[in-house]
Amino acid sequence: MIGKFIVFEGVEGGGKTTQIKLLRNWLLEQWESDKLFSKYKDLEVIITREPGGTKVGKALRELLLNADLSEEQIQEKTELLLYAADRAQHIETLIKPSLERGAIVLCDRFIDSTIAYQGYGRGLDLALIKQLNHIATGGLKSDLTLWLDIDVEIGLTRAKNRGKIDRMEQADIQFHQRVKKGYEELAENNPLIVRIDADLTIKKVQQQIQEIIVQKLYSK
Ligand code: T5A
Repeated sequence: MIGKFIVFEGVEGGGKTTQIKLLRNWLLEQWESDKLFSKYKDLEVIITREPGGTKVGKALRELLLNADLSEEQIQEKTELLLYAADRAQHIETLIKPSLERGAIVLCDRFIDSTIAYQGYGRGLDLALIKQLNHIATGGLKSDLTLWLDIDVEIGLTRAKNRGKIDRMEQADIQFHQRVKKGYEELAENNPLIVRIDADLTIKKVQQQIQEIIVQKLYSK
């Protein structure tokens, strides 16, 4: 299969949304100008995200990120199951069909977000989360996960400067530090997760991403 599933992960405000758009433009530009990977010319490049990549997912996203709902109003296990429901719908109706058509899917967050946020952040059982991830994905994994690693406080400041903060961003700093720790441990144990230094300028972060894409996915 020529199409690839590329996931972007990391704590709040790491620049995933910004970098995904830049990567898509760069890939299309490479093909148009025949500079790189000309044999992949005309591949579809899709941008999607979790939560919220589908119509059902958009409704779940509104609920999950609603800053007016307190922690008691969405219990931790409820939160976990809502993220899993979003993912199951996303996989079946968007990700799998796109990959089967040979598209490149650039996805803002996937299973590692649940491990980092609900596992390390909320402290829910990791084995249970992995099982649930498996149910939601049917075992589908990314071809590459780019972990945009940023200092938690810098990322939260960026997110706050952008405007109103959401329900997850409202959690205390210790929660976000635990999430970061989660990503560190995930990356230590999984060679498919590549760390990107996201504390740098937008341009420098994008350069790192392009180099990894060439090295890992389209070098042959
Ligand atoms: N979640 C999600 C779970 O808890 N469990 C799960 O299973 C899943 C799937 C999703 C929330 O849900 C949680 C995690 C999240 O809390 P979201 O809105 O998708 O919510 O949140 P994020 O994914 O964190 O998205 P953000 O929009 O907050 O951050 P991004 O996309 O990483 O960052 P971006 O590109 O929007 O940039 C943020 C700001 O920084 C600037 C941008 O211009 C923007 O203003 N910026 C930079 N500034 C300086 N230097 C750079 N290098 C910059 N890069 C970007």
